[in-house]
Amino acid sequence: MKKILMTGAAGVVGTFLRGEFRGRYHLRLTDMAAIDDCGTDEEYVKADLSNLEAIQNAVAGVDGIIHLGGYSVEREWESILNANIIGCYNIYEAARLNGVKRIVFASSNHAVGFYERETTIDHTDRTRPDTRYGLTKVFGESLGSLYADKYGAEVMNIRIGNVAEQPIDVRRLSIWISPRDLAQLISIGLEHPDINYEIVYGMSDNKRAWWNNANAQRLGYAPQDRSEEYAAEVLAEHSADTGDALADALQGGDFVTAESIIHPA
Ligand code: 15L
Repeated sequence: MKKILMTGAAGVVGTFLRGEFRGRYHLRLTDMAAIDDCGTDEEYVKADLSNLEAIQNAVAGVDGIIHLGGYSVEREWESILNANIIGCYNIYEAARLNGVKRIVFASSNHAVGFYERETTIDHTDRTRPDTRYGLTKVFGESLGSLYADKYGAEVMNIRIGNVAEQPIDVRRLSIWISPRDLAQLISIGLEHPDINYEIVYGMSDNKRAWWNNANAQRLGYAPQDRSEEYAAEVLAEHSADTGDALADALQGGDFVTAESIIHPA
């Protein structure tokens, strides 16, 4: 069984993935928050992403890394600089120093959130971050490019939409990804024999998608879940008009108009 480091493992996405990967990978879980329910194939290491020495210890001896860590929503600069920018650099640097090549980076749809919903984009379109948070994801993607070209890292960047059991509102009908589809995409990133540097979109088989995910399909991604199955339910409960016209016109939703902290922890 491959030994995989998962950062940010105590978060919502990490918790879903732990369930999906049970029996498939031996997981070394890191987070600032304690994880006290480790299963047989799991171990927990407390590690602050901004501390390179701690991250080097966490990376030692693994076959690959799933980097989910850092803030997952908009924050003030100071926090996001330490966790998302310095933290991401430390992951890549620790991987290089330890000879770990495979890295799956949890990028975000907020790296391209300023595109209009009417525009279909793919992995080749320019980035258009909608927040400081989205900007850190663009940084992480470019960092992966540098380490792939210069040091031979093998990188998959997944611009994740919204991970949940089911789509939670109208916007998420376009960007939703089920935990099992995300697990499939991450496994491709960890195991596909021919990964140099890839950008893919983390969404299920969504009829209302704004993204052309041909690059993920090329790598063998075959999503099993479809947001349309929940569309009637979602549309009965939620309006497409949230009262914020700009947010409703652009892919990033309310991240686009957020100036400071939204969704505080
Ligand atoms: C993200 O990047 C966030 O991590 C997540 O919390 C969701 O808000 C998601 O985007 C989204 O756009 O719905």
